[in-house]
Amino acid sequence: MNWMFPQSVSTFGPEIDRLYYIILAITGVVFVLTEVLLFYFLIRYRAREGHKAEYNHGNTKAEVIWTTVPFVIVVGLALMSVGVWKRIKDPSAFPPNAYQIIVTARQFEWEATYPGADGQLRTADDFKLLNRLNVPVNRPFVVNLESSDVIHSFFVYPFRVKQDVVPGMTIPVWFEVTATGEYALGCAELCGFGHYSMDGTVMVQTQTEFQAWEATQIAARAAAGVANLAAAGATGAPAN
Ligand SMILES: [Cu+2]
Repeated sequence: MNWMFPQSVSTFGPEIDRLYYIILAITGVVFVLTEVLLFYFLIRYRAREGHKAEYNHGNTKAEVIWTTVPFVIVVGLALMSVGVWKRIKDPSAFPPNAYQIIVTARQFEWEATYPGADGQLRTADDFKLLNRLNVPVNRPFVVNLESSDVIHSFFVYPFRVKQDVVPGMTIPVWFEVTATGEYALGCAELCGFGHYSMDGTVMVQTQTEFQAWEATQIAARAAAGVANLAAAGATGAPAN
């Protein structure tokens, strides 16, 4: 049985895991210490024949210590994590030249929008995928998260990425994956009856494979566009 986290496959994964294990070690030590003390006091000061209870009004020195020590630990953890937090969550610190897509969450599916031939999102040649993301390996990748109904949460644990998706907002989240393969995308926010079924697959491909896949999608889209134009020509309706 493996008690550790499953291997991470994103550039900032090891930093997240490191912070997690530091916090786990500190809280683990505190947990064991307090439990040992609890049982020690339970036994040491149990009710016994001929022993009278003693009352006291506390110990200022002990209180100052057990307030100061956690304060210092918590401030230390905050200082240790603020850099990682900024690097991961602050859009102004995102790596430049990232590949950008939009992911729209809705009850109960993920719709990914890719920029298409012009490389620009929210234009006519965008193409869409359902419950599936294609991602090139070793390249910064930004997912702009939007929701068309309730709050969802975009969760890919091997990337150590979890971000709430809030209606009315576009929340960018980035990652750079370091290993090809298929990874599970889940919704980590209870979002309704079908929440359990709101999952997808992230296909991480080599850059060559990704470009070939992208070209195929663009070509398919172009072919469909030509078919639409032909149909529109026949009926006189505007092409869409
Ligand atoms: Cu959801």
